[in-house]
Amino acid sequence: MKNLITIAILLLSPMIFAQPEANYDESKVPKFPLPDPLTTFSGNPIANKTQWEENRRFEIFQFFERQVYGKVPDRLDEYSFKLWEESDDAYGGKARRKQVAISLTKNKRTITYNLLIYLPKGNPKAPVFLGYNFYGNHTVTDDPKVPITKAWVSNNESFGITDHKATEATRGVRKHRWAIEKMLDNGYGLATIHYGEVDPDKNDFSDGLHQLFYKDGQVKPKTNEWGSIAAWAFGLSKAMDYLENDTNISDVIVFGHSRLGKAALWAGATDKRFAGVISNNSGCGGAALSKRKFGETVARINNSFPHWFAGSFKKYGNNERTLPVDQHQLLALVAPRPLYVASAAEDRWADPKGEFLSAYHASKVYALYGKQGIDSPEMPAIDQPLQNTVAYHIRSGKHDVTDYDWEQYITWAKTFVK
Ligand code: GTR
Repeated sequence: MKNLITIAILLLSPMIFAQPEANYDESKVPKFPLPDPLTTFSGNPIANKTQWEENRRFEIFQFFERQVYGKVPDRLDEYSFKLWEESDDAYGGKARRKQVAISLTKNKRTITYNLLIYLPKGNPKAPVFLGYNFYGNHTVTDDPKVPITKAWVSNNESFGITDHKATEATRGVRKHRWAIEKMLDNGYGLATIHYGEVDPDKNDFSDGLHQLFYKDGQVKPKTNEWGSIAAWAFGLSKAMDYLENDTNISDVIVFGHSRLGKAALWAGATDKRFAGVISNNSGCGGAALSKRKFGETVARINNSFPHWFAGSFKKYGNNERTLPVDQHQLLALVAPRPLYVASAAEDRWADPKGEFLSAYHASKVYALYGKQGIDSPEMPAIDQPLQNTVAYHIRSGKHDVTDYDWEQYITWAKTFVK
């Protein structure tokens, strides 16, 4: 009998434990009620922005903080900024460059990360886009004055990175994702940070920001404490502490692509100083609705990237039904500040329709402030941006950041981010 049970378990286990194929069929999207941003968890309606801010926003925020991204465990003991390089000869004399080291200290442990800033010289107080890069500040530009990051980078064969170390050969390899000259020509600056300097993107909590906060003997955050996305968001907030005091900078619009788009959204939700928020192809755990289970799902993302979210988020894998929130409510936490959600047509893994609907359903919170969001649940056509305080586009092409995306962000920022 015992043997028979063992055999049965062995035979059934691939069915029990295997990940189901990702669903790309709209007719197979489960029917689900979407939690209403304007009805509290206990069922009370929210009629105005005061009620939203005093009751509903807080309970939604707390849910995301404890059950999705995880809480920051404590305050830092100290932090400091050091402007270690500055010049006004970048981009052929068009731009001022600043490089700032940000140091964060807790329990006598310190991490330091670098903020690279380009500002248009013609604009004495310029708005900037702040966003993480994946492979080092030196990859967003050919500028030889930007040092090669010494921090962990993801291995990438096409960049020749095999031991998690960036080399001179990777200078400028990602410049196509950052339309720096376009920003400068339009009076905008860029501030960027290598995300690996804040928290290396791997499932081990021994390095980066998390370990600063450990008590003796602790090796990872508690179940409802921060994963990497919340750590990256925290790093953006600390960068904001510097940026808001730089007299050459006005508004800061936080931007992120993909996993770093998830971080940008959470940064926008946690820190109201960000004047605008841009999610580029952020997908599951970012702008896309989890309950649609289209493309990447909660179970898959927690399985592939167990360190991104709080441990408490794991219980919602294949159990989205029981989630009392969905990602449109994360977007609503940004209200009334301008929000841009962008998808790419071939990026089905990130569920463009789920990203769009999320922006649409967040819009009723913007309406409480008299701000125009996305009015219709009909998706706009490919390459036909819809720009209001809440904006959306679906670009033709792949999961990426292109000049087209930046052209839309700049146009929108000029009108809606003041
Ligand atoms: C994928 C992941 C996505 C997205 C992407 C990225 O592997 O499944 O959620 O974050 O990586 O960051 O490029």
